[in-house]
Amino acid sequence: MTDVSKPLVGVIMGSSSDWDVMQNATNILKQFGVPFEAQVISAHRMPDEMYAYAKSARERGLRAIIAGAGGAAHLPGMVAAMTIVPVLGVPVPSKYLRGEDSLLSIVQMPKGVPVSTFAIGEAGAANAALTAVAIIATTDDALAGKLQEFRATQTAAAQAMTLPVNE
Ligand code: RP5
Repeated sequence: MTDVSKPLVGVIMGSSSDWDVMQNATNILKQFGVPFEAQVISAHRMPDEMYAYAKSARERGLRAIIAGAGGAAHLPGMVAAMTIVPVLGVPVPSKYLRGEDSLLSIVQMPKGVPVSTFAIGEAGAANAALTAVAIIATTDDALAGKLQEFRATQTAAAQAMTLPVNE
């Protein structure tokens, strides 16, 4: 059973401007009842806080860190460099390059320090959270049941879909 008294997932992002996207992650964690914390930690504006966060993540009990950033998005990689807690990187859409810069910054980690990288934007944030749920569900049968139910609901919705051509 999951201990709800302390966060199991850390959701961090480079700026409050990332929140519109990153709330798609926290919404999923809320839906599954997974305790989380969410805060702004900027790699280039708050390097000391980033260091302290990553270094303390494991001893504080975090099982996954979802890190969102846009542009030259070094936050997920830098955090991954300082902890063995799995880091799930979310590329946030950027103003000029629509997040392709964020995606490439996050996904191209050199061999040895992985960042699990998700789709640009809302889908990526939601899927990162679903992956965090899946990680925790490996040792939490009740949560695994909820995840299976979530998938079954999606399957039923797809099976019930109709097309105008057949009506
Ligand atoms: C990155 O710079 C943040 O993750 C954000 O996506 C981007 C822009 O930040 P703001 O200028 O909006 O604060 O560090």
